[in-house]
Amino acid sequence: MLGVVQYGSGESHAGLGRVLAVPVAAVRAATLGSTGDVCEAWQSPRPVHGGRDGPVHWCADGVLAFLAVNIPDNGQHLEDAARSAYCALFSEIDALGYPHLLRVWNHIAGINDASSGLERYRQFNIGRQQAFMGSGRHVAGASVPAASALGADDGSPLTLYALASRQQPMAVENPRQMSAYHYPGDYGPCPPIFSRANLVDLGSPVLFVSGTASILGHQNMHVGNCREQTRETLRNINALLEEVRIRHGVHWCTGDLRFKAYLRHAEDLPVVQEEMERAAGRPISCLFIQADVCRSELLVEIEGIALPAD
Ligand code: 3EB
Repeated sequence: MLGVVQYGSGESHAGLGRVLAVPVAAVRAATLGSTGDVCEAWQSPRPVHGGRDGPVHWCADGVLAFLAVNIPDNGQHLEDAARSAYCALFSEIDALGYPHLLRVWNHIAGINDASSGLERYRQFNIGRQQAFMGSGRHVAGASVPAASALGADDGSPLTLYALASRQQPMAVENPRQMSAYHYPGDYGPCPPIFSRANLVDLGSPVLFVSGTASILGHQNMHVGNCREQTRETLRNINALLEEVRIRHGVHWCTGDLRFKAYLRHAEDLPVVQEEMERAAGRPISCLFIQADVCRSELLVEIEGIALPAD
């Protein structure tokens, strides 16, 4: 086992980490369509070793490292917490010899709340960008990681978990969407640093599709309409898979992905599920989570992982 992501109230999280002796990312957000806490397990076919270093709990198997980072969030400006989290992440993966940040999941309490006149997600983006620059990393282009950015229940620390690799991945952008790292200033003083997807050879090709939403160019589409937002999101994912096929010669269909979908409102579950199954043309593999999405106009964000076809 490389690591565990545990969704739920947070009450049982510390205990699970002690018992399993692997990193546990405690995401304080409820799953939908299931009761009690739900765990996502990252299993490895190889022997693993791990440790803890300040806010970073890690485990690695010679190919991938899984890292969980927790930074206290006192509700003040998030810039410092975000910078600390990413600086700790970068120095850890460099020290461990897994220098390529493949995929990051970010959970932020009160993500759409403002303090000091700035939305907390936008504060987060400032600190994240500072950490990329301060660690000598590119803030655009093929080495930018795939990511998702979501809310977390009130009182949650800043919770990140990530995968890093020895093998160099290749970021993929979406022709229907402006690269997020080029978003104009309308969305905050610093753009979000993430790619639309990251393709890596882990013996066979694996694709990490970033959190994807109802954004065309840089603009929110279908504000207030969850069904249409889901359809737009799925068109974006489809276009991204087409881009992967054209540029890299690896072909996955929407239905091949293992999804996670984040819903701002629990009552939208049937609509999102129906549209996803319609797009896939078959029953889908999806974990549904109730969480706020990083732009207040967005009702749904969908991410996925494509593994080798078997
Ligand atoms: C978007 O396309 C929607 O800030 O890391 C999706 C995935 C989004 C990752 C991030 C934000 C992030 O801009 C939001």
